[in-house]
Amino acid sequence: MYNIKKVSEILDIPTVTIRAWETRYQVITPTRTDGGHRLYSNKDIETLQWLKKKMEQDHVKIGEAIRLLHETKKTAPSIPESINGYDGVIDQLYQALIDVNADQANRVTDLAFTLYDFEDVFQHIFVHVLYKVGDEWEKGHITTAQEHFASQLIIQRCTQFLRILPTDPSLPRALAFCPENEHHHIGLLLFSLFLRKKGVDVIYLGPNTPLDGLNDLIKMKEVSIIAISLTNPEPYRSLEKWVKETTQQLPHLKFVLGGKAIKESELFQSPSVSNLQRVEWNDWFNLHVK
Ligand code: B12
Repeated sequence: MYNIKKVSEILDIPTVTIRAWETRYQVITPTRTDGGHRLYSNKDIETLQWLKKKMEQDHVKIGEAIRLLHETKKTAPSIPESINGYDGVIDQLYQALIDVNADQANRVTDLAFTLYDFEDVFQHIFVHVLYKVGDEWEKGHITTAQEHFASQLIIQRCTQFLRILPTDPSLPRALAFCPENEHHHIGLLLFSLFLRKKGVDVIYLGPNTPLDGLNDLIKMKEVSIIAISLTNPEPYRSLEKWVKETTQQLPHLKFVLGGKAIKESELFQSPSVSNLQRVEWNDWFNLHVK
């Protein structure tokens, strides 16, 4: 629970405005301390954040934003009430996906994008929904078809950002791919979106990419960064060999490797090859790209 001063700081909304929205529109219902001071829940904060974003994004006044909030509640009655931080959204999205209900899954995702920054939606919601899907699939609780539906819908929602984010021509260009026989590419997509958000132009080749001929493309498109994702251990040896040869032939390249099958390797002794954990992405970018 948060007091009004804290809520005002978190959301950058004046305390007087928060009180006005509450009394005029009854849009939030803070509880009171024994001394009569207001206490706001996470749900109150999310509602206020939703309204603020709506006003800023759609350039509407508070009255219109409130009307839109009520409309959202009508079309997706269970969503705003039951969202309790990321966990609530994860559960709602997971349920919609295994019900193979694209409309509901898209509605929950739309709402998540209005509540949180899009990178937070990827890292704190999509990744966890996919891990949950994987666990349930492994236990035999859900079918491969349900798993495919879930990953496809999430991929669609991520790729839309690859198209719309602007690029900065002064930054080096990247190439992103998974080697042949590697079909898991959502981790690669997330790293590519991270780069795109920073303004890097990413040539996204995606899953199952043959290594033959890649060097020609790297030269032709003047690529400087290579991002590779590997989950399946089988292509590891051939990938390692290719990275070693390519670092010698094209020493200006910087390689970033990620995914569950990337293991400790002498490759990482080279300063041009990195094996990054999520928390290291920003530091790597500031050191090697900016
Ligand atoms: C979705 C999914 C699929 C989808 C993939 C859809 C797609 N187009 O990507 C499909 C249906 C194709 C699939 C197929 C298979 N799958 Co699958 N799949 C999954 C699932 C459920 C989610 C994977 C995912 O997207 N996770 C979300 C991403 C974001 O997480 P991530 O990959 O870990 O990425 C994070 C980091 O690793 C890192 N990262 C990843 N890549 C990169 C790259 C860079 C450059 C950087 C910096 C960071 C980085 O950043 C990410 C964010 O933190 C997992 C379950 C799980 N627990 O992971 C199983 C899982 C990965 N699959 C598995 C298996 C066994 C298979 C199949 C062999 C099944 C089969 N018998 O057919 C095939 C293999 C196909 C192939 N040859 O590649 C196993 C893998 C076990 C292993 N390591 O060997 C898992 C773990 C399921 C399980 N518990 O058994 N799968």
